[in-house]
Amino acid sequence: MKYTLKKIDNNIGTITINRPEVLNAMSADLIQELIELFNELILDETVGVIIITGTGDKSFIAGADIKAMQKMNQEDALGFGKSGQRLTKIIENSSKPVIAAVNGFALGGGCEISLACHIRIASDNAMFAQPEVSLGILPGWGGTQRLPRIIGYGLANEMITTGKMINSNEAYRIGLVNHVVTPSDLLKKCEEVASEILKNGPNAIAQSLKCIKDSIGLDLEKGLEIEVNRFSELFDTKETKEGLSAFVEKRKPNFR
Ligand code: CO8
Repeated sequence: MKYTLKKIDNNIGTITINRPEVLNAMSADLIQELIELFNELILDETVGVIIITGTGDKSFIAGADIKAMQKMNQEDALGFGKSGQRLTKIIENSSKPVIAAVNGFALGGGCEISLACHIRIASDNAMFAQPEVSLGILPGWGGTQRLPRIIGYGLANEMITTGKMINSNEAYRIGLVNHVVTPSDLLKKCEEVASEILKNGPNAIAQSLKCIKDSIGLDLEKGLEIEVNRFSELFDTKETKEGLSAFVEKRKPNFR
């Protein structure tokens, strides 16, 4: 891999984007590498949680590669847009929780990749923005769809139409990130959250994430129906029997 690094430790797979010379801006090749790495880690049975971060402490991802986009025609832009959307859908549909460790700039496509993650944790120097309109383009990797679902329409409308950057405290205040920590504590905090997740049943986690995602846009009745069906299906699994028995037998469950 040319632009990415992968590490697996204690059931946590960490992907680091390593293109510091352009603040980890996303080229087509980098998107392809990330697609391959996510697919690999999602299938890897030793991995229960995935963390994505950027190299250094200045930038998570400074957006799509503007120099590459400058040369694109409409057809190229459609292909580039779709490959970025493919990546964000793989992240969002991952059966393993994906944590964005936002270690600096999360701009444009970088913010959009973080939006596809299940959990966002930021360092206190992180900056978020959807600055696309300042370039005469629009957020094409899910920003117009996922941002309003996470922070609400009013705030998303403002972020997207002004293109203004917000700092990590503001991101925390509006619910865009779950935690803000110092840069040196960022990966430690993400691993701490990952360790809490890893104590639990992997199938129950995967099905919970699927219930949440599959119900977006549905009315409550339909969402509840999905939930109760998935709930009952778990009762045929070894994992559920182990979890319930462990409680009754006053021992820790052995899920992995
Ligand atoms: N693309 C390409 N190169 C970049 C990018 C980028 N997004 N961001 C930074 N770089 C490069 C700079 O050009 C510079 O390279 P060089 O040294 O060769 O001049 C190097 O990284 C370092 O950057 P700066 O010197 O600018 O560093 P500063 O600390 O002064 O500024 C900023 C940091 C504020 C992050 C600044 O670099 C910046 O504003 N970058 C662009 C941010 C941006 O607008 N991002 C959004 C891009 S659009 C997008 O993401 C669309 C997603 C959806 C696509 C849909 C497809 C159709």
